[in-house]
Amino acid sequence: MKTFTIAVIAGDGVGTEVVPQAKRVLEKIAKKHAVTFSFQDFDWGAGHFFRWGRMMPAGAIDLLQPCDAILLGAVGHPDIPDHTTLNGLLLPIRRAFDLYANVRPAYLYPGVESPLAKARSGDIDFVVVRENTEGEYAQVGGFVYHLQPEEVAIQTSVFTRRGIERIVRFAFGLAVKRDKKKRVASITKSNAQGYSMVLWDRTFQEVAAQYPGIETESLLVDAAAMNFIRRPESFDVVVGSNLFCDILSDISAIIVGSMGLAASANLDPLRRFPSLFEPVHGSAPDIAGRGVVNPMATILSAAMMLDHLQMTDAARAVEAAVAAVLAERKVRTPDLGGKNSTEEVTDAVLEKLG
Ligand code: GGG
Repeated sequence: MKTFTIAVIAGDGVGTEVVPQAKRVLEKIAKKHAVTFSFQDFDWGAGHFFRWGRMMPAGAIDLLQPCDAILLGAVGHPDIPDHTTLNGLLLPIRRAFDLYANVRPAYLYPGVESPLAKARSGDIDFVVVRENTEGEYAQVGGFVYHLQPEEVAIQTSVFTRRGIERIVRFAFGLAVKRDKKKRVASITKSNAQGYSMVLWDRTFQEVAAQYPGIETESLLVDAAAMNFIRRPESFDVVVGSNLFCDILSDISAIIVGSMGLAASANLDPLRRFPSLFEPVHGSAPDIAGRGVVNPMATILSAAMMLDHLQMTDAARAVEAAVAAVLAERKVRTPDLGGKNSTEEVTDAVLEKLG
């Protein structure tokens, strides 16, 4: 029997509530699909920071590296600055393992209402592909005259031809694989950012020329934000920089009904390192500890993990179970207008898994 070692970082806030639910689903999958998951739990995050002054230990990357995949809940705590939590845990893992493709599907499930009046189930079905290791999140910069009245902050974006080319190529590969609308939209702001984004546009055109069967469009990020609302059905694969697609994927999550349904994968497409799977939502301190967070984003992220581990049937089974619960409109957490708890929603998914 195949065994996969899964590093589990539940993290902060609702992360500690959703991750155990995804583990329950994976345990059920293990029983049905002749596989074993060996979970290695790491109690990193805000609690670790309060005890040791850092979000994860110095040797964290070495501990994660031998694992087959990483399942993460959320990072962020009201008593720690957000740049400390994010730069202390999630971003260093993405960079250390060169997880350059952040994949965020947006699908309007039957039984879920979009805040867009005209959208019907299935109308919205696209994937945001976010460059995940450089761009605006490269952490290059510093302060001059730190904490003085004349303080200066410099933060430099880093765009490399290699970095752009590989994420754009990944996006085209995904459009071919999805076999849907066969369309890739590239997002920049090259009218205002005349160097980095111009390099992006040029590289996009060069890669696009190698995929004559795929339709393309290039949009400025402001127009893309508008068109996600105005014509979401026209998108198939959307590719853009770290910051732009971080923001756009919150829009894509909310137009398909809830952040509580938004799954994501941080992939090393070359499979040199463990890829990381996490819900798009953060630690949500406003609802943490109440047992009402929607576990589906994390469960669907676990399905993306199964896909990456080449357990395709198991991945499809989890997605179908989630879809069936949503279609019934009976068991749902408050973000979807229901009154059920996190655990009850997972119970319903497990029941559908049979
Ligand atoms: N689910 C992971 C999490 O806590 N995300 C919050 C966040 O701020 N993420 C920023 C990012 O994805 O770059």
